[in-house]
Amino acid sequence: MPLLAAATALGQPRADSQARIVGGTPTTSPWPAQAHLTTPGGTCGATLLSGRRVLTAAHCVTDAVGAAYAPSSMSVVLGRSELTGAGPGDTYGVAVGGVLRHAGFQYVGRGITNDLAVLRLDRPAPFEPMRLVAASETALWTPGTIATVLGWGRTCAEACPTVSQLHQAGVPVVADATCSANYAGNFDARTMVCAGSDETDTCQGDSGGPLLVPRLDAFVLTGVTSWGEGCANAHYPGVYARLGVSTLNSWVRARVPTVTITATPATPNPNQNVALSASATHPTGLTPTYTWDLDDNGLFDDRTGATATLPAIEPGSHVVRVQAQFSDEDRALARDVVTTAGSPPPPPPPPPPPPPKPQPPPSQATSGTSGTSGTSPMSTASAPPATATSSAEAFHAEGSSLAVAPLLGLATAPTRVRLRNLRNRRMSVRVSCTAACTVQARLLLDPASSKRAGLTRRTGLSATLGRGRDLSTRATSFRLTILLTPRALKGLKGLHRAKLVLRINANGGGTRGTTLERSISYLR
Ligand code: 4AZ
Repeated sequence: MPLLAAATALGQPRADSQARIVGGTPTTSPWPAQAHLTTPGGTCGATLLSGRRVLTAAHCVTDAVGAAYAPSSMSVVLGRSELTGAGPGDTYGVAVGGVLRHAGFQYVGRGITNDLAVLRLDRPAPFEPMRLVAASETALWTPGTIATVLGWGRTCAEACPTVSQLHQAGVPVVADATCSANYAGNFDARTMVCAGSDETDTCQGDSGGPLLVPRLDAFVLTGVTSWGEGCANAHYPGVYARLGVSTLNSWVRARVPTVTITATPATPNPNQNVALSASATHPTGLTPTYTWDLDDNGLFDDRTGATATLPAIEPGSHVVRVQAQFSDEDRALARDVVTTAGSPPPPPPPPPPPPPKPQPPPSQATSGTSGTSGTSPMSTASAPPATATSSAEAFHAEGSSLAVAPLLGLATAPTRVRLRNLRNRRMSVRVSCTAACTVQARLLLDPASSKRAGLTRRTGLSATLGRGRDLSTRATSFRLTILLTPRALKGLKGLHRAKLVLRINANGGGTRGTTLERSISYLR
């Protein structure tokens, strides 16, 4: 999320500065409803739902003590997929009193419930708003449906280059039962829905943006990017505010002007007349004027009034639009496709391109404070068995990639940790072996801090804070959990800041082992 109020692995706000969808591709077609939100805490996505209102995540507009940011401190960019060069013409302010957060928005465990906020812009935007899913349209987002996500967020869970071009990806909707089981008590299907895979996902910086599903030849908004444990982790899909549920759906509808079209008959015979009627709502009950686009040329110049007729409809599909214009300069837009009996439905919108092929692991060490071969300094005898940890236990932090040949292809580890990240005494890193391997990790505390924390008696020695060990019978990437000792945690509590060293060694395939070290800064 926003650089500040991001939902992290722990579902807590946190600082972040880079952003992109994981496994996505830069957009090549326009997404007119996609908005970029800047707050004092960072950046988020948002979706234009009417001429003057965008929907985002409540956590995006919430500061560290739970208060909403002042409208004057936020800005919204619309009509740009490339942010570089966005100017005043692309930038909208938030109107005075224009921040509406869901009253039930809350951090619960590691999750966020009712993570929705509507922002009213300081002037109308000339772009086609996105259609909100109807509460009755559950079939549109059944598990397995490939939804589309958009954002300027991180492009991988760990260190990634910053890019300013909007990205998109296809993410499979995940069954509630699966998400519930994996997120162990932090997922609530009454306000959340999961989507994502180990290939594609939303990530930090994408919060507030859309989860879109195809309906006929267009997309509808079915979720708002909210939180997740890491990014593109098969076990922990992205979690979205569930707009298809009636409570959240009606919350949005009560705060955004809407309009719907009813066509009678819904499936006309060729040459039949089709009666169209529009019905609009407005948060303060304003009455609209209706204008129609019946020839699909994008201009609302074909009819005025709440009803219209498509005379003697030709065989096939016909796009009709209505605009409901209100005196507060807001407008709602509806679009429908009327298809005559016996004709196929319109083709669905193109799905996002598949994720790019993963890069082969580099063959040389490219980072890490040192990469020494052939040493295996860790005692396996005292290492606790590494068990697969649930998200409730593991700390999956942002960090950078480490590469060492030949066995430890890649490891990701946090670059910074805070005491609160370690309260459950676990730190999780990701290692990738290029063959079957045994991996052992040791977390060390710098010698001066070790002495100060009373963890070593002699000067110049690094105390071991914890160990982890795991193995893989094939080339794969897996999570390694380092379990800290209670004594180590107590020692860390007494320190304000310190330097930690993560030392990982991989052995296997009859080759000499590879060791790499990574320094991590600790801040209480
Ligand atoms: C975030 O912090 C965030 N992988 C967004 C999406 C996900 C995780 C975190 C889902 O904005």
